[in-house]
Amino acid sequence: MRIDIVTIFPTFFDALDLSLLGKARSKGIIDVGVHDLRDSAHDRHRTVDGPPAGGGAGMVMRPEPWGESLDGILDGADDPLVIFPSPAGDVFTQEMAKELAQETHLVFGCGRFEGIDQRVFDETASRARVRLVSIGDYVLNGGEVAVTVMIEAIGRLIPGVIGNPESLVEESHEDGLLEYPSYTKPAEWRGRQIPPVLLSGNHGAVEQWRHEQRVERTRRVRPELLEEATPEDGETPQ
Ligand code: 6GU
Repeated sequence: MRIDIVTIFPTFFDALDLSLLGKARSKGIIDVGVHDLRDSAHDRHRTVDGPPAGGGAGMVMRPEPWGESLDGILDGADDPLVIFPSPAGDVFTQEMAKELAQETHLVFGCGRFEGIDQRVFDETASRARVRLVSIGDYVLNGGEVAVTVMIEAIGRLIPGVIGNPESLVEESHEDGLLEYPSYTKPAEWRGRQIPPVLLSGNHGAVEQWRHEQRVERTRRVRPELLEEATPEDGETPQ
């Protein structure tokens, strides 16, 4: 997968060199290009923002640097999907991460200040698929952290990024339930035991216990998820 990111803070994305995603990049599974929006701003101060037309607080990102930067990425690109992180967008979920992991070319445009001139969205939508995506109901100062979150969630679903694909199966949100609690050695620690069933060697009993734990934890912490869980998850919606 090819990923391009446009930002005024390119060093934010140094984090993508780390850990599993960094390995995936060095293996060539994920090819990331980070573009400094200011490289496409050509006045003496490399200005990327201006006061809002019609008045009001804050600053809005000017369209020209965005146009030039996105042209450089989109010209000749093969079916890219452009994502603008925005608190006004569709909410990012595991479901959306799975969808986006099927794409061949994602382009992320990180807004700062009070947002980007609307004409950038309209113009980009005339030449590529465009989505606005929010990572949740709270306010961030800009899209960089949101894009890091999305790339981590999407990247780990790309074949070859995670060594053992089985570890993708029984995770929180993967099938609408939260994950079960995990234990490792020692069997007793500060007077606390590992639940005996996990040491019983009875795989069926272990599976059943883990499933019950997932349902119980989901009921306690995120009951609304049980409404959405599929019947195979053991809970028929009432
Ligand atoms: Cl994607 N961007 C910004 N700036 N704030 C957010 C967000 C995104 N998602 C939630 N809050």
